[in-house]
Amino acid sequence: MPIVSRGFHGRARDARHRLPPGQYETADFPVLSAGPTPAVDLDQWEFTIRAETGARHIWDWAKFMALPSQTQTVDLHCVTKWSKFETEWQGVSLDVLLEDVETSADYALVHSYGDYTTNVPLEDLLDGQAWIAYRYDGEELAPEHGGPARLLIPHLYFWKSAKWVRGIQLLDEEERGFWENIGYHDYGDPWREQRYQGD
Ligand SMILES: Nc1nc2c(c(=O)[nH]1)N[C@H]1C(S)=C(S)[C@@H](COP(=O)(O)O)O[C@H]1N2
Ligand SMILES: [Mo]
Repeated sequence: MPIVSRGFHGRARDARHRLPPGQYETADFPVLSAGPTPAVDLDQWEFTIRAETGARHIWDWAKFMALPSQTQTVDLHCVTKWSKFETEWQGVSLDVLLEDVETSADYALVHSYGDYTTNVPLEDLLDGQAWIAYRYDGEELAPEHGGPARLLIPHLYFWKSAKWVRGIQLLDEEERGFWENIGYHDYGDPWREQRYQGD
């Protein structure tokens, strides 16, 4: 079997397996923001993890930049049905940020500059599944895409990847975020097509 033919069939098969139900692939990188892009000054930027005990862990930009980072290539799936394959991000794993945080919480509410929130189970932030990303495609993350830094949690619909992230609140009971409060799914697994509450 010639290599060209094998390559072609391989790509086609791969694309089908990588596209969750109801999604289409796009090469664009659409901007989806519920409000205006907040101006976030790096001198003022802070990222805070607040445990359910009230204990706070705070990183300023310099401390955050000093943490070990990883570069990941991941597929993105937006609930408005576009998927984008093989996007490259650099960021700090939540495993690193949560390492010294003592918690027995099960849930997280992610907060952004500009007041967006979104909820995720804490376990979905662990084990190499989520990053605070600050570079995209080899460049500083553009403000409209969440710069200076955003959550990246590619195994869930992209609304969970909070742009302009400023902190994570750990909770014993789940609290809904911005989209979840107006009918979007609490979990948002694209492979199970969990778009809306009840899906
Ligand atoms: N702070 C904040 N984060 C957000 C949003 C938002 O409106 N505000 N929109 C979400 C939605 S619905 C999607 S699809 C992605 C879009 O990210 P992008 O604009 O970089 O494509 O960001 C998510 N994170
Ligand atoms: Mo979205």
